[in-house]
This record gives sequence, C-alpha cells and structure tokens, in this order.
Amino acid sequence: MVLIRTELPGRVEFDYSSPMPHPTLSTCTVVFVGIIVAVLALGARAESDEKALPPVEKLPAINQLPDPFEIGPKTRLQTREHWAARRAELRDLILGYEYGRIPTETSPVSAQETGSDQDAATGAAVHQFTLKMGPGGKVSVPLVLTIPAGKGPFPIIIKGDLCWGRVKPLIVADVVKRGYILAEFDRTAVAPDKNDRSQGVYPLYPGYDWGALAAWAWGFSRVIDYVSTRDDVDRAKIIVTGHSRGGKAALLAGALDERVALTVPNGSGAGGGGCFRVQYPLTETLQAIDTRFPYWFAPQFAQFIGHVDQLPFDQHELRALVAPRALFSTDSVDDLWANPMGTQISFEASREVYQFLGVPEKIGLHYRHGKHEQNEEDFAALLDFADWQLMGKEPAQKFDALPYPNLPPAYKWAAPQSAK
Ligand code: GTR
Repeated sequence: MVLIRTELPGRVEFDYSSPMPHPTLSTCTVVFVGIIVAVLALGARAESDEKALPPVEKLPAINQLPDPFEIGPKTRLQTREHWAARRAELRDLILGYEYGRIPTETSPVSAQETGSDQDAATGAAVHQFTLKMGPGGKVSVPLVLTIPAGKGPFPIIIKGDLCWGRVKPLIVADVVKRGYILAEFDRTAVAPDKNDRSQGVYPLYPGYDWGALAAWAWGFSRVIDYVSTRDDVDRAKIIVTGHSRGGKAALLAGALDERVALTVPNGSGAGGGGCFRVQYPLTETLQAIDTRFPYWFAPQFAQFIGHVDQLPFDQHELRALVAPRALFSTDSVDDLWANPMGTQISFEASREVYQFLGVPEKIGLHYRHGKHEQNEEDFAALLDFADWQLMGKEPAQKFDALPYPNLPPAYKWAAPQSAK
C-alpha cells in the first residue's frame, strides 16, 4: 500500500487503487518484510498520531453526513477488499478525535468465584465473580453469569450496566429460556462514571487520552477475554449490549472488537448510535453531552463544540466499523433526548456500508413507545434479531421498518454500485 499525503485526515490515507495481490510462496517473504515495516511504522505513528490530527480550524466543513466511501477528492472506494483499510482509517479518526486512544491489552484476565446460586424459576445457574484485569490484574470488576440449564455451549449476551443493578427477573427468564447466557458486569469498576482519573484502569495507562466510554469498551473486551475461556460459551455468538451511556460503550466495544458477533446499543443517542449533525428539538447535542460529560470523551473532542460541521466523521461511521458483523439498535420514539430521528438517519447511512459489503440484512433497528430504559420489549427484539442472525431462526418480525419515513435527507451519497 502506498501512503499519500492528504489535507483531509482520514479521507486519503491509502492508495486504494492498487490491487491487493493474493499471496504466493514468493510473495510471502515480501509480505513478511512488509508486516515488519508496517509494525515499526505503526509504532512510530502511534507516537506521532496526536500531532498528526489537525485541529478543528484546519478541518473543512462537511454539510451532510460524511461519505464513508470518500477516500480523496472525487475518489470513492470501489471494491470490498479495500474496506478493511478504510475501516482502520475511520477507527483511528474516531478514536483520535472523539473517544481517545485505547491501549492494546495483553495481560490475562483471571476470575475468582465469589458465590453461586440457582434461579428457582428457570433452573439457571447464577455465578458471581470478581474479574481481575489490566496490568498486574489490578482492576477488579464484578461479573454475574446466569447460565441456562442444559447442555451448552450457549450464545452469550454481555451487558456492562451492573452498576445500575441486575436486569429484571422477567428479562433474565426470557434470556435463559431462549438459551442464552447473560453476563452482567460493572463497567464503572473499570472506569468511574465521574471526572476522576485516579481510579479504575486510568492510572495503569498514564499518557493515554481515553475517556470513560473507551475505557468501558476496553472492559467489554476483557470480559470477552474471560468468557471466551469457558466451555459453556459459544465463542462465535458473542453479543454486547447496554443502555444509554452503557449503550454508547457497547456500540464502541462492538465496533472495535471483532470477536463480537452482534452489537446492540439501546437508547444510545449522542456519542452512540445517533448522528451529531442531525438534531431535532429536545435532542442531546455534541455541546450538551461534552459539556455535562467531558470525561466520557477524549479532551480534544471539546474543540467541536459549536463546530459540529467540521467533525470529519459522524456516528454512522462508528456504526459502519461493526460491518459486516451484525448490528441492531433499539430505541423509543418518545425518548427525544436520545435523538430517535438522528438514530434512524445514522442507521440508514451505515446500512450503505452493509449494502456495499453485500450484507444489508445484518443491520436492523427497532423502535417502541415509552421511556428511556432497556425494557422487556427491547430485550425481546434483541433476542428475535439474535435468533435470526446467529441461530438461523426465521424472524417473526421485520427489522428495517423506519418510524420516520419522511425525514429530509441528511446525505447525498450512496454505496458505490460496482462493489464486488
Ligand atoms: C444522560 C445523557 C445521555 C445518556 C443518559 C444515560 O444524562 O445526557 O447521553 O447517556 O444520561 O446514560 O442514561
């Protein structure tokens, strides 16, 4: 791949026009040397990255949802084989400006069982653990596994919102009856939900600019490290979910960790599944969220307050990082603060990437009425979508019904037709 210079970060990084050769014995050596050079270059890049991202005043205004296929002036991505490189660029851009950089983790995760029980209603086994994660196992994170009776391995739903209490018994019963393990962990033990970097994982990685959403996403990945070692878990069927700020974290986790088969943010809105550029009355703006919760994001995100048009990406491109893996968002039309309209638009825009990759059915959405919560109906929809996508069961409902069929368009582009 040839690196070429660009003024627009993230939009022209690689020369996508060069065909990718299929490796043969003779090209293997070249590929090996190439990998070494790339690894060294990546190291150098990690150090210079912070300087490499231009400040907001150097960024052009983009008055629509940015085109994820645009890789240079009048140049668009044409072939699927180049998506991986484009995805990596978008990931670096989104982490660099919005969530902050996340350390690569190599420390093992260990689990200490602290108690166990049996759920009388369902016969499910309930096990409590403390997970020890991070360098030296210094971060202790509570985890509760509810495991259906019977023979696994089972698909698993991981939710990070234990800080708000266990999922309601009715929902747990539905989850285990349908043959899924429920894994609930406390993301706030990974990083506190307040402006305090002296606790959780932060002190173990000085010099990283990540905010709480990125740290929570890191926590999801550490839970995956652990559950992947269990014989009762089907590693090909890992689902991450969460509500609101927990939904934003689940979406980021699913976007980054390719072990996740299905990502389900609920009511995630700003900084989650809804676009920053598409705002309706009473929805949470970039300014509102980054003023109240600056510690959820990287410090450099604040420069986009009042300059949202200069954000070189929008949340549909975070969603697109999940592709071609399954993505399903659940929301309420009454939950205006979580930007239900902007979430529909973000869904439609990110579906273009799924379309491009030939898997439009792998992205879905579900809207209900009612308050800001992840309730029985949201979980029932999650399970229906998961049954379809991961278990091959014909769905009883459709997952592409748009609650707002007449919203004005927010972007003029579409997936390139010639995708192959
Ligand atoms: C709100 C915040 C939202 C959402 C919500 C929640 O105060 O503005 O972005 O995260 O909290 O987590 O319940």
